[in-house]
Amino acid sequence: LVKACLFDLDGVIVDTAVYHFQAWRRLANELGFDFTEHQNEQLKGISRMESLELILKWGGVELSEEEKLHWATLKNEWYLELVNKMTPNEVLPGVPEFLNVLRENGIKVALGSASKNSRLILERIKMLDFFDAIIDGNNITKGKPDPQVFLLGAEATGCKPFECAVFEDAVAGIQAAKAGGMKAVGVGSSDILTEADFVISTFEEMTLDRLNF
Ligand code: B16
Ligand code: MG
Repeated sequence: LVKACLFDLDGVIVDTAVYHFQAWRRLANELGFDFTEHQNEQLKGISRMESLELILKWGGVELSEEEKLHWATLKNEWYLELVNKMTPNEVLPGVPEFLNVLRENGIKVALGSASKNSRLILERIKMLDFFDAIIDGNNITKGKPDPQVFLLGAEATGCKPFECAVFEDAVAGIQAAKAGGMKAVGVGSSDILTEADFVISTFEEMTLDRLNF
């Protein structure tokens, strides 16, 4: 039986990808090129510095390590200006309801996100209290598809990997869950998340029964 559920943040609990997009686009524009929504898709679940590397490659811009840090910091400042305006209305449909069902049934809830800003975001959307443990970009050395973030999440809840179910919107996140020996539920499109055990389009479709297949 599933004893813990591990949730990705961006694209699962809330859609911060729209704010990442605005901030990355501003960075690209200031460096003299454009950045599309299609490219933004490819950055989902990818760390800040890895995202920057990809964007610079797409724009054909080479920077020193020092300059990269400078731009990454700027991007994060622009991103945080947007995050600071977030409200609880932005929580994705069905999420609080499903997390309440888990809590009522004694199932642990943890966050497994690549973001270093996860606590601030959860605070803004008033979801901090739903989580027994938070593992994010500040705790990990290896990004998804490496399973580290979810293995640490399992450990923090006192559960074995096979007792955990991961909810993810990114291909790399589904791969991380599978590499860690966990159940993987895709949130989004089954055409994209083909490696998931099953896919939901929103949490309004999710029930406790579906966890234990
Ligand atoms: P930050 P997740 C990821 O969040 C985002 O999907 C990804 O686009 C972002 O670059 C990454 O967090 C790092 O975020 O710059 O806030 O540290 O999907 O793993 O919750
Ligand atoms: Mg995500």
